[in-house]
Amino acid sequence: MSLLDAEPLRLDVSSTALIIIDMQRDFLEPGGFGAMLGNDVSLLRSAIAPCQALLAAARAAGLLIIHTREGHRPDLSDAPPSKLARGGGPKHIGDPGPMGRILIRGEPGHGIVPELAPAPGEPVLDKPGKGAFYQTDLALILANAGIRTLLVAGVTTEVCVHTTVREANDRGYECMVVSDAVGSYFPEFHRVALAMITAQGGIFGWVSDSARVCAALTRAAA
Ligand code: C5J
Repeated sequence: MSLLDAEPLRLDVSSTALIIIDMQRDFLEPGGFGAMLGNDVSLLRSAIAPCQALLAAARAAGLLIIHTREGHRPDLSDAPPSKLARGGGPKHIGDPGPMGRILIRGEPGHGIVPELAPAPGEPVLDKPGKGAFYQTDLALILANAGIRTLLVAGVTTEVCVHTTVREANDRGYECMVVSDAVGSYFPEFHRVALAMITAQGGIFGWVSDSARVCAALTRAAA
């Protein structure tokens, strides 16, 4: 059933995947990329528990689960100069910090927070951009698995979550963003970003919450 008929939400587990965007220490813990940009990283931590609930329900339902990490090669050859120059503060991508070099693959800060550690067999995609489709094999993985619907969680609501949902929408996927399992350093951006998705009859997706999505997954798996 289409996500347009989302009352109660029904999901086809065989064609639905959960994608958890960038729940990395670099965004959620002090000393990483988020903090380097001047943000209060504690604001993102409310998304951890709903993501844990989603992960448990999705695993029980047998969904394809994909984790993403934003970050760059140690030599920064995959980072556009425009991205490296931004930020305004004294530290930049690639500089040393308390969790290793900021936003660099293989460094401690680049890892996913331990509460949401990927299980063996769950694909982890390294992405150099904000969108999860850009310069990754996400489209190939989804096509090979017959996925048409994405449940989307992670951070940040208005940047990497939004970019990924917009990319997915243009590729024909139905996207359901899980409102309490996404998070932003800016509560107002979070609220407006969610409103933008569903405006005009679902202009590029849908929004639900983790309780309803977990209930739908439990029903679908029964
Ligand atoms: C940002 C992200 N905000 N994962 N990245 O730079 O949203």
